[in-house]
Amino acid sequence: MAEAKAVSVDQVTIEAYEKAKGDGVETVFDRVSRIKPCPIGAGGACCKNCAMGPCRVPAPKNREETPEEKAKRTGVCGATAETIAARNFARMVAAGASAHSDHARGVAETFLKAAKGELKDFAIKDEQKLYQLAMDLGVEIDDRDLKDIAVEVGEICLAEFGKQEGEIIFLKRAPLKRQEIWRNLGIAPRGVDREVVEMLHRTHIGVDQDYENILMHAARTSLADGWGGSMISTELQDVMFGTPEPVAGRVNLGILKKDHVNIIIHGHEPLLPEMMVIASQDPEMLKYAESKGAKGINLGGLCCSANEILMRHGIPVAGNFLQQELAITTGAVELMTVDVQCQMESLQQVASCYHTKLITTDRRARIEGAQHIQFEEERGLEVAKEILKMAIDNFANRNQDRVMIPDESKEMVVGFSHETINYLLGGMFRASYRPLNDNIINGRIRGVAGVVGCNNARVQHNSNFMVMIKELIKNDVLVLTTGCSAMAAGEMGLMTPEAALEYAGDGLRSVCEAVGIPPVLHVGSCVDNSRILMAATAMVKDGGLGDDISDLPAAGAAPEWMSEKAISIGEYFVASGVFTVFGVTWPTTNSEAVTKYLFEKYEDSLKGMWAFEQDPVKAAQMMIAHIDKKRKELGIDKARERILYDMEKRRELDAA
Ligand code: SF4
Ligand code: MSK
Repeated sequence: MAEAKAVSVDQVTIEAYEKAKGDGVETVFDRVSRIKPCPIGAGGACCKNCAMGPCRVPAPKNREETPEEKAKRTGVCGATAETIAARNFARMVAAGASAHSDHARGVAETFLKAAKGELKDFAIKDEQKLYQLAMDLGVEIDDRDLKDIAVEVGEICLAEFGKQEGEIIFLKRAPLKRQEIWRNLGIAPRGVDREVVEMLHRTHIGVDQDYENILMHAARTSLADGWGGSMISTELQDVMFGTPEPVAGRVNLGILKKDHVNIIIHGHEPLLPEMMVIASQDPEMLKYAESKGAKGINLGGLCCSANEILMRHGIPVAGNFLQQELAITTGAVELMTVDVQCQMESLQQVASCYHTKLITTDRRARIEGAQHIQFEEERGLEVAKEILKMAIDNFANRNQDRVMIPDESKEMVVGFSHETINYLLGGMFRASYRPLNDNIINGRIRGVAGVVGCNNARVQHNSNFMVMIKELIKNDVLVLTTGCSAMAAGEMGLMTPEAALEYAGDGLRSVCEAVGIPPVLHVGSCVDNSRILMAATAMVKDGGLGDDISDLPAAGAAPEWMSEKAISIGEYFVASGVFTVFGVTWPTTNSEAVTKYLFEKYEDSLKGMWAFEQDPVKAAQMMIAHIDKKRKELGIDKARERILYDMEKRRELDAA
């Protein structure tokens, strides 16, 4: 078993891991040390796309290779290291885009049924956003019934997945120059499913064997995610459940309550979680919990399900990806629901060591040994109550002697949707990003960074996030964050307005103080990275910072990534013009040419590019250097120099 201090920078996680160890329960932190990553697969050199393989293409020599040596570095079919690495990378993009988009399809189907009035438990909550969305989709509004508008919006969104021709409609939201870049390169995606299917086809044996061609289609596929599936998901979820507004929340395992029925909602789709929130506030349910000896019902989230109900309802977050097993090993969780994505198969094994019931709720994601209760939106609240009742009934089975809930959880202010940022900066009547742009131009804010993505057991939990985010805000870079990264920032206490006083540079601090925002803004779940695309677009449209996303003093990062979804997100950031740095490991290192193409040549065409850096300080500095380069190109580097010299410093200079 691992040394407790080595597993995390978060004291709560360390304590919880010690408890798990004491109970003799194996977790991800133990498994990671007994499984070494395969170096051939890690660099993208292993192909198993047909039954003549798997073929492992050795890493290139550290010198100029002879043609004979080079020829030997192919698979049985002749595929080169370049083709193999590009295919593997592209398939990661396709899988990640599929995950976001299949989530989005489910949301669109539910939305359409709700719009038609077929679901008693789902409705349109944010009418204003529906109208805005309808206008963006070209739906006539006039004096039409809200219901008719919603049905048409739902039908259009659902059709985006299977569309065969034309372009994904939300591409039109991007800056005009960006749209032109995509069209000129022939990578404007047609339909979400079409690009993913084509990606899988191209990477089948004997199809696309030109790594540049493969990687361009990877860009197209990722755009179908960011400006397609993910964006559809964010928009429709907001219309159905409400657009997030600033709300206070708490994060970390300390949110569990000793005298309450504790239920953890884990996964990604917000449909069941929304119903669970309503059910948990039902007086009858609360009474039932009391009748079983509990003081109440305590919902807590994990992974992106957590982000969804935190952003909209302030429901506390139990933790991020690497904390999922530890929530159960506290011994205080009656029940955990999982739907899709990022839920470890080991959860059932861990749950079986305690009284916890693990419930799978989605037909696409079952876990052997777990109980399955299918979530059906037609009887959404009923299913939620059924699950809740199971949890309450299980309270009596909790062994309080085996319970150890860490004391601590951190406060945070969250809910920074694109609309909220707009409103907070500009006010209700002149909502705009103009004040943000002005503060970037005058140098108080040096630039903006999107720090997103998962935890990865190959690095100390939350450590890269903590170091990178602190380095960025110290250097006056405003951080927007989503997914597990957002929870990490919350656990580090970086998501309160007061955090700006302690950690931000002078310029960023002054803006945070004036507006009353934290230096790190929680923007939402993984699919809500689309909000960052919208924020970047709004910055371009408000003027003064160039005419494309690639002109902005901005950068992206995922310093602890692990999922294919993270690769898809990174790829659509890059394909939208953003410099994006990943940590931990890089999946194409076996091919220098492919890596170079992603890191350098993409910039020639897409104006955005990837980078890889394991050291989070160096990675942050690379982002800052890129931001400074963009400031210089915009001619606003001088403004920043000015604010660096306050009166005292000027006097010192004059005296010198
Ligand atoms: Fe080997 Fe080619 Fe088959 Fe891949 S597609 S497993 S490289 S023979
Ligand atoms: S949950 S994809 S571990 S961010 Fe969205 Fe976290 Fe990564 Fe899953």
